Amino acid sequence: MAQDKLEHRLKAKAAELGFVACGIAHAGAAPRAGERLHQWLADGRHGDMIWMEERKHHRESPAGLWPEVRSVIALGMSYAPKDDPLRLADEGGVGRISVYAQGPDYHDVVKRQLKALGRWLAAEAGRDLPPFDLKVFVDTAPVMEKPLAEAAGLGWQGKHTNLVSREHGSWLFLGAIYTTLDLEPDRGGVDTCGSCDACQTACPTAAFPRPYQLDARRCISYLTIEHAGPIPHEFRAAIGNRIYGCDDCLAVCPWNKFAAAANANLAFHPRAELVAPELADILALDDAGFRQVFAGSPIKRIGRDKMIRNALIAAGNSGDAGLTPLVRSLLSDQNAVVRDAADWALSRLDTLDA
Ligand code: B12
Ligand code: SF4
Ligand code: SF4
Repeated sequence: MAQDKLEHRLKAKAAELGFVACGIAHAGAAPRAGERLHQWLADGRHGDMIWMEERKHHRESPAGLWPEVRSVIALGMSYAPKDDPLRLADEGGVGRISVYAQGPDYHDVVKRQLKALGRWLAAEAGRDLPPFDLKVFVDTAPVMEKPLAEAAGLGWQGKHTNLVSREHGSWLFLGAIYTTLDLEPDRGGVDTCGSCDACQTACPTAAFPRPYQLDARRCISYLTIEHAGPIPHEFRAAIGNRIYGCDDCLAVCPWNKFAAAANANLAFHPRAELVAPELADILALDDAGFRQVFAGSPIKRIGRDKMIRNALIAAGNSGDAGLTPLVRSLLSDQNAVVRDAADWALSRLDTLDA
């Protein structure tokens, strides 16, 4: 009976584990992704994310990483927000943290559930199938999760390059299971962006030179999370009050109106103090304070100095002269990038006074 097929039972189990989307692709189902990755890297669009380049031959295709892989199970877990992420855009005194980072670290949550699904599959399939193997991935491995999710029918890569689902919009964390099992693939996703260009128009730093192509070096997510040095001057004003990541291209996508917060995994419930943190509180953090506030959050990975740098850029954009004493105190910080950002912020706040 169709309902008894392994693929159906797998999807039912994935749903039980909190994945709102689950699809299957043949391991070779995203043939252009590798070629496009190589072009992207050759154009230098990864900036200083050297780790994208280091294992590019592993990343370019599932077989590049694991020659024995036959099928990819692509999974999505919703983190759709309850409130509009853009509502704090004009609140000068607060910092904006992107929705994905306001709760617990998704790497931990998604990995735990992927492993549970993997254990289930091993037990179920092991009964009447030859021995097989599997590996689970979320974000950090050299895996191209978006094109694989598209090939597995979870949705399509929108013009902002993220995966968009008709049912869940783009507030989806992705994960993947590679397996040596031959599973029946789903039909791939179909691009439904049409003539819409809302994400491109909304991008504050014009980070898409063309639709479907992102220049990470211009993206606020890259600039505030991945980039280690001083933030280039040309982007400082456009960053506004974003202190960690950016949600704008996702927030304006019309498909997100179907992304009901009710589908969101409760594990990603935002921590109250990370929804609209006061810049003054962030600017006052030393190393120990930073580790305490951001324990268990993906934000802890960037360390105190990058966070203070970001908060200083936001302070410079805040129009809030009350932040001047705190900004001034950071002119003598032990970190040169922090000192540079403090200098810039102070010059902006001084202009206000004048
Ligand atoms: C590197 C990376 C980044 C970089 C670069 C982003 C990027 N677009 O490449 C930076 C730091 C900027 C970033 C930012 C964000 N990221 Co990120 N990131 C990744 C990571 C680790 C790898 C992505 C990758 O392979 N990039 C390389 C490029 C070449 O691949 P691509 O984006 O798929 O490129 C395709 C298109 O550009 C297209 N293409 C290229 N050229 C051409 C030409 C034509 C003509 C056409 C039609 C198409 C086309 O084909 C390419 C291959 O499919 C993945 C996790 C993973 N392991 O996959 C998470 C991941 C993509 N990020 C994620 C998230 C949530 C974000 C942010 C929303 C976080 C935030 N709020 O700040 C932003 C979104 C910014 C944006 N608009 O993309 C999620 C996305 C989930 C989803 N629903 O899609 C992922 C999948 C992590 C996860 N496991 O959930 N990220
Ligand atoms: S995350 Fe922000 S800066 Fe990056 S592409 Fe989207 S709108 Fe532009
Ligand atoms: S905002 Fe429009 S163009 Fe961008 S991903 Fe969504 S539907 Fe596509």
